[in-house]
Amino acid sequence: MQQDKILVIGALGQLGSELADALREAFGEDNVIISDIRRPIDLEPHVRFEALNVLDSKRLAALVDEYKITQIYHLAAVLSATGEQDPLFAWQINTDGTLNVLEVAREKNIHKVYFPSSIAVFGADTPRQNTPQNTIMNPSTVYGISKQTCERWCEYYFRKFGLDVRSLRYPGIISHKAPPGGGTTDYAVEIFYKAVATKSYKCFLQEDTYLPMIYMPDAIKATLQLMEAPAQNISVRSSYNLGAISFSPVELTQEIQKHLPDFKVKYVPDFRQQIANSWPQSIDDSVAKKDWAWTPDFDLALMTEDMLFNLQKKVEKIVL
Ligand code: AKB
Repeated sequence: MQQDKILVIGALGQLGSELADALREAFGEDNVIISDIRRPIDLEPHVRFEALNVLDSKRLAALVDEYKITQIYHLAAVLSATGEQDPLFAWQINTDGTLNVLEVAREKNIHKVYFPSSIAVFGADTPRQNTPQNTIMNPSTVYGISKQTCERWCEYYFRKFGLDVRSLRYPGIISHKAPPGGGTTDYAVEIFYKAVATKSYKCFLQEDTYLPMIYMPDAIKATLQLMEAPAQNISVRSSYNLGAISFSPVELTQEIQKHLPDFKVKYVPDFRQQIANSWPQSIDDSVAKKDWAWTPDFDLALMTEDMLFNLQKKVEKIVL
């Protein structure tokens, strides 16, 4: 059997940096090539890196040929909050970039493509509790509109060309290795850094804003599980709803205060409040559960304990 060779695009972001580690572990260091528009500050000797702007489809095709790539994980995107600052740029990166990947994958007979979608594909008309897999969407951010469009393209490439594209609608991802890159759910990461470093945080969402979230180890587990599932089990070729935890800023604050009782939070909502108000509060992921046996491992308490433990270790390293 041919050894899979994997290209991760947008690999230096929050998800990419941890997913690339997991892929190296699963497929071997020589079989994972990471790429990003920016160069890594420190490149570890075992990491194979190539600079790539996802809008440059010639370079993408050349990398696929050079490394005999069989799978592409396309993670490059402009997120919801940053996207609103320059909507046309966000549309170009998110939509043209994804079409470049799908087209190169079709031309080069790539075996599998992974595309990350988001809860941002839903909008103010969507039922917000236990949001179903198939429902009214009407996203209002350029990020959500571009992710919804790309979901349609993914399904199109599967039906029209038989390209094996798989996708998840991620909730907010919480992690302690690389920072998130300009999303509405970023507060749920920032709050941990501030809790450990300064014991106070100014939250840009109201205290009662429920949003769906997932801890990074679960996000990685779901991604690998979906990509390893037999093709005949994959009934959704747009993007799967993915659920894990749902909480509000005040609930997260209270959970952190169980470990750090002096921690204080002020709630000062900004433009991101309106985005959060248009998104689901919790997700129905029963189709993912049925098709490829999805179950998360981390609840709010476990995630909080693990985040604080790891961030405290990081701070101690800096201080020593
Ligand atoms: C964002 O907030 O933009 C992202 C997402 C939910 O896709 N974290």
